[in-house]
Amino acid sequence: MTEMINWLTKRAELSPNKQAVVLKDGTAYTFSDLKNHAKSVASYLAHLGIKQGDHVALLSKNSYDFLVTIHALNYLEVTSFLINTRLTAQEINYQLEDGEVRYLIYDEDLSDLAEPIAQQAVKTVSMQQCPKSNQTNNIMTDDLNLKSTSHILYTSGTTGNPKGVQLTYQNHWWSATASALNLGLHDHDRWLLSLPMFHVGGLSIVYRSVIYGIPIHLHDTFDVEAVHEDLMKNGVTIVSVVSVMLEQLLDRLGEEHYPEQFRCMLLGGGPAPKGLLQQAKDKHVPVFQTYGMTETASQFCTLDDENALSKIGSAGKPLFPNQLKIIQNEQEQPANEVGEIVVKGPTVTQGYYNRDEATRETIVNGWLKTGDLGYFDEDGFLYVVDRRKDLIISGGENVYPAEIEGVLKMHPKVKDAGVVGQEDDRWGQVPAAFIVFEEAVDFAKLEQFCLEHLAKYKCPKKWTSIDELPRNASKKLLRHQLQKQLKE
Ligand code: S0N
Ligand code: AMP
Ligand code: MG
Ligand code: MG
Repeated sequence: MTEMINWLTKRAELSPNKQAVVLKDGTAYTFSDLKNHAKSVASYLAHLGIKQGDHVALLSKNSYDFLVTIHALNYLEVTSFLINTRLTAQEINYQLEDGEVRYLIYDEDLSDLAEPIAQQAVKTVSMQQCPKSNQTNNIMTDDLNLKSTSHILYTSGTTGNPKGVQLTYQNHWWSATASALNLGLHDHDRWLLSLPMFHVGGLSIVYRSVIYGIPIHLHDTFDVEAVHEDLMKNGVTIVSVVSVMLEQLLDRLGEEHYPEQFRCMLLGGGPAPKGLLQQAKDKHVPVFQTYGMTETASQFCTLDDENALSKIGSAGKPLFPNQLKIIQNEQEQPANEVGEIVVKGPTVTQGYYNRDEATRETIVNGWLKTGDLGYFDEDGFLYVVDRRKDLIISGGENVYPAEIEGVLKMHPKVKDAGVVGQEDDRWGQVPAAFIVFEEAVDFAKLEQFCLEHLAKYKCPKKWTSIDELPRNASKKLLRHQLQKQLKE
């Protein structure tokens, strides 16, 4: 079976008056409201010419309008590209061209970013212009094809060029199912969403909400005070966070305790310092560490409640029915031996958009090679020991050295450049650059140059001038030597 009823339609039929969304100011919408608004926006977009199979990009911070538009685009059976709002116009344009996007729907708060993007090939539509009426409009289909690509989300890679990860409805369906089979569903569950919806960690909550029939407490940004208050006072039971958020929340919690019904702090998006996990444990905060990625439509492994304390530092076991192997020299490794993490299961992407070669290299016989390193302990719990090649994770955002180096080398005074991650108290890691100059320039100028081309979180925070970069005989940059130099 590849066809199914649209999940929001079904949810609005089963639980029309149940809260679907609660905003920070207390405004609430029911599943019936959400469905009507989504259909109303869908018919407006259809009237503008957006039709089945189109590629449509969405540029927005978290908001009710953003949520409605995601569902509206599902009704139209288009593939939507969710764009990271921290990117520069240049980075966004790359994705729009690469993804053959025809329309850009943007939040008017981001007009400054959206306007320079408008090119001939891409028509722009303001999200605020889309009318949200309660008049049900039945011109569009309530069918959903599980095999269709619902979203394409970009991730960079070792080669520096971002690639579009294709996710289908099927991927989201199984992801939501796998999550519930692990965490369970409680009658009064409420999931706080303050991760950006343009990443899969936030997006997956959108689908869990309609599939489970539970409200989202939707935050426009991560404001520690607002999140703390929502957790303490408003019956939230689950929240998804990255390490930086957890750290701030624990600080804010101080000697207080979260209410009894709060049952899960789902932690993902990168490694978590042991000390932080220990601190959470000491404060009786129920942290569930996960391992997952865009390519797996969110969590792939999660440490369950029962083992959260005894297996501290582990990302748990692969969720039902996911499979994970540790491979070294093409051999599956026994317990406690480190190797590459390879994964298989119904949440795993079918591949990168228009990148057959990269897809073939990454997915072999149905197994996706993550590039991350890890091992299983004797009880089958996964420990991730190192992230995919060269990847720097800053506050849950991925930074690929090759992408930064490519930009730096475009500068006329830069002969060569190498970028590595540096430990950072606030962000976990930040990029640090080593520059071989053709002719010396102020680092402030180079920084300005980077800001023109790259999102701010990708711009190096530390600069070092160097005579020559360490390279091996085949000219490959020896990053660990730069790393060593940084530590000295
Ligand atoms: C950590 C966040 C919230 C910080 O943003 P904040 O505080 O809103 O910053 P701003 O006020 O906008 O800016 C202040 C200054 O800080 C700089 N800045 C902002 N973010 C970063 C950053 N990440 N690194 C470095 N600098 C940053 C700004 O530039 C600004 O600078 P100045 O003052 O100089 O102008 C924010 O970064 C954030 O939301 N991070 C998380 C992103 C995320 O969602 N990551 C996860 C991606 N991965 C996945 O989605 C897959 C895993 C997954 O699915 C998952 C993840 C978590 C939990 C559960 C799951 C799951 O499996 O379900
Ligand atoms: P993204 O696609 O942005 O979510 O990035 C996914 C990457 O984050 C993974 O390939 C890992 O390198 C890293 N990551 C995710 N979860 C963990 C974890 N529990 N421990 C260490 N690294 C992680
Ligand atoms: Mg902020
Ligand atoms: Mg990440």
